[in-house]
Amino acid sequence: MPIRVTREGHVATVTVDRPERLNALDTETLRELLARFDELAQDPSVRAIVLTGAGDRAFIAGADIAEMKDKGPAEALTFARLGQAVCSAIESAPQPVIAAINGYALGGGCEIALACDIRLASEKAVLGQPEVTLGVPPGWGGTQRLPRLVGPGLARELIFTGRRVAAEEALRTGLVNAVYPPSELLERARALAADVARNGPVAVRLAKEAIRRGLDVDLEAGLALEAQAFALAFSTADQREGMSAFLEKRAPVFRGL
Ligand code: DAK
Repeated sequence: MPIRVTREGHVATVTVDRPERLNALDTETLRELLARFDELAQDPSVRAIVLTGAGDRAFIAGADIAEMKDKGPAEALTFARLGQAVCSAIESAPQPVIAAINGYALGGGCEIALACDIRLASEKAVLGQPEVTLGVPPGWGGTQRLPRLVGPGLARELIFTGRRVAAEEALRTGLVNAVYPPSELLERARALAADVARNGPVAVRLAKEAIRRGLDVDLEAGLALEAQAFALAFSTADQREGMSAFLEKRAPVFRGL
């Protein structure tokens, strides 16, 4: 199976496991990834997800070029939609998804990382959108999510040139949140996921949804979304537990209810 899922407490780790192809995504791997994220989305015991690549060279080196090469336009459209569906499943997963970028994150690999909520990178990480060097534009959301993350100027430069970005530049430009030595990356990503998982899971889900939806609407509409999310939290036992625990000077026990 090209996708492995492991669990530790409330944190799931999803690993793309095709190291001989630098974890490049072919149709089978994309379908598996979509199926695993659909399952995780339905599992309330999972409160945060780490996504990474097997081996020590790549997060995901992109869509599988060997599979793509001979596609006609109709097949290319199906392939683009499958990749976009994976990115959307990650982006709209109720739980925060943390990318642990342990090496190359190129093309579709960078686009998968962009769909995650938080990106952590190893010092060896290399990110980029080299699609135009292969004669195609980005097809899994790169033209949309990269400008939203790093701004349109840098996004245009990276997409038009296909230039690769090393970890230090990725950190400086906001493409990743933090950079760690390769041996620490996964542990740091899981620790961050565990920090998220300690909080009220319904509140985290509502916050993720409000941020995601709010990014595409004007401020007034975004604030209305936020107010709805805030009000909805007052229908949960976790809201009473969180506030009671504070007043009673004890740690809260959140049940996701
Ligand atoms: N696909 C298939 N195989 C790949 C691959 C990829 N993306 N990346 C690496 N591999 C394979 C290599 O072919 C090689 O296989 P063997 O020769 O051993 O059989 C093996 O993995 C090890 O790679 P290298 O030997 O090349 O390793 P190096 O250290 O020399 O170089 C590298 C590592 C990551 C710099 C290099 O492999 C590389 O440049 N890889 C390609 C990176 C890339 O260009 N990624 C973007 C792919 S394009 C669309 C739909 C989808 C997309 C676009 C449009 N529409 C329908 C609109 C998406 C596009 C992409 O993601």
